[in-house]
Amino acid sequence: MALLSVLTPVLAAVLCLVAGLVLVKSRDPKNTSQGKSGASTTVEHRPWVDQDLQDDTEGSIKGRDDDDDDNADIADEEDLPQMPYLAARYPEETMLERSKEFYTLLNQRRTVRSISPEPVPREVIDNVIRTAGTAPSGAHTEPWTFVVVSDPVVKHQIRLIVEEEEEVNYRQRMGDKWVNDLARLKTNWVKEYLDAAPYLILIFKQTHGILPNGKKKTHYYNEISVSLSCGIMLAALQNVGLVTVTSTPLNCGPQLRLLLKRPANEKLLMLLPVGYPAADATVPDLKRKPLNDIMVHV
Ligand code: IYR
Repeated sequence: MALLSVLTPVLAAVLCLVAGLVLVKSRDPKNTSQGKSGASTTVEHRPWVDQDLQDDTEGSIKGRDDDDDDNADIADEEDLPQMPYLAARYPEETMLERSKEFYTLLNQRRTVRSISPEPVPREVIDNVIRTAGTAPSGAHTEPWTFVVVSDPVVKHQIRLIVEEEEEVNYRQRMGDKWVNDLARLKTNWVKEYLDAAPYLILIFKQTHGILPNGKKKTHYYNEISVSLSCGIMLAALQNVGLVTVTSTPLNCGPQLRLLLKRPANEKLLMLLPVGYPAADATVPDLKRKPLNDIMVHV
């Protein structure tokens, strides 16, 4: 009896510890498929999710831990006057013509993995980046940083980082199913284009900005905003006859961020090697889904 009364507090402490551990584990986002929304479901293996991109930007909008008085941070910054919108208005025939021409141009866009080392005018790249920077963004926060690398030494350092990490991705992280799904595209972890392409454009999403008063500025929908700018960039590259590979080097973000001396609020979303296609470049003979398979008209 005496022993029991001595053991009871110990037992209670052990039970509390176990219960606490179970609770913490069940709240760990890595153990749920929708960790951030709080709706914990069964454990799901998602190797294609880049850990560095798993930030709490979108999830933390309601329960922000910042000071309360910065919740109108953009409105405080500047007062925006309205101005007339000057739209181009085309006759319907011209619209039809332009819609066909633009479709034809973008339908010719392909991921090209053999890129020529031939130099590309720097000003063209500047304009491509300017164009990408016209993308819409949440609350016009423009949450993107485009790092343009042409220095061969830095390009090679990037290649070493990406190839080392991608080898682990292909051999371990991605798993047999993913590797099999890619087999017909003949991709692997050897990325010659990272040395060959005259430019590498690394697109970072800024999970937040910094206000003039040093406080955090919320970047709403930053991943969607930056993804939109990537799409516009692909169109801009196609428009000038340049090619790229829409690469998303899984788990290379932190090392590349360090190499390029980017701050911690910038997460690598995409790495685009850019140049002319190599003379002997080939692409897989892919077919696109017909309109009826991608459009539902209600
Ligand atoms: N990121 C890897 C693997 C890869 C993944 C997909 I999904 C592709 O469409 C192509 C490649 C690589 O770049 O090799």
